[in-house]
Amino acid sequence: MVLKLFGSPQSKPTLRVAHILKEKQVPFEFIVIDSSAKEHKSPEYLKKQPFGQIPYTDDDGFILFETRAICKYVAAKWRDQGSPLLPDHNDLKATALFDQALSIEYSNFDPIVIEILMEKMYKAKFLGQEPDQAKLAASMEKLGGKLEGYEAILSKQKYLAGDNVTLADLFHLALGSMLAEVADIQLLSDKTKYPNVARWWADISSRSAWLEVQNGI
Ligand SMILES: N[C@@H](CCC(=O)N[C@@H](CS)C(=O)NCC(=O)O)C(=O)O
Repeated sequence: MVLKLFGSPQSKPTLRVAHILKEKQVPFEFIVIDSSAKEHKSPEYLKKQPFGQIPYTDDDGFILFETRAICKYVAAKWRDQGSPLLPDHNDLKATALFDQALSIEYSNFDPIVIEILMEKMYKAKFLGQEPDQAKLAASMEKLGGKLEGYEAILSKQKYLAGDNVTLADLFHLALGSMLAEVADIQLLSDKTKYPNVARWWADISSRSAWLEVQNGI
C-alpha cells in the first residue's frame, strides 16, 4: 500500500512533505482535506492529528504528523533511493551538525517568518486587520540579523550542515518561498547584502522536485 498524505494543496507544510516524497522518489496518494469546511477540526481528523493541523501521513497504518518528523521518517525509510538528504547515521559529528542545522531552521527562521507573514498577509486576509507596522519592522530587523548568521555559515560551506544538501536546507522552502510570493520580501535573494544566502536560496529553490510540487501535488 502506498503512503497516504492527508493535506491541502494550499498548505505550505503539505507542500514540504510532498516535496520530500518526490525528492526521495516515493510514490504516494494525496488525499485532500477541505480546510475551508474545517475538516481538519473534525473528531475523525483529530483522532489522527490531535492538534487539528494539516498535514499528516498514513504509511500502512503508521500515522505520523509534524512535517519535519514526517520528512525525517521518509528520508530514513527510503534512505537508499532518490536524493540523499540525511547525513551518514554512523557519523556522529555529521549527525550533530545536521541536528544543529535543523535547529537553526526551527528556532532562527520559522518563528520570525511566521511573525512577518502574520503582519504582512494573515491579518489582512483572514482577520480583516491592518498590519502592525512597528511589529513588522521589529520582525524584519530580527530576520536581517538572523540572515547575517546564515551568511557567516554559508560563506564557509555550501549548505547549512556542510557541503551536502540536507532536509535542514529544504525545510526553509515552505515558508521562505512565501516571503517573496505573498509578502514581496526579497531578502533571501539579496545578492548585495547576503551573497551566500542568495546563492544558497537560488540553489535550493530551483530543485526540480520543489518546482514540480509548485505546479500541483
Ligand atoms: N508544525 C506543524 C504546522 C502545520 C500547520 O501549521 N498547518 C496549518 C495549515 S498550513 C494548520 O493546520 N493550521 C490550522 C491550525 O493550526 O489550527 C507541521 O509542521 O506539521
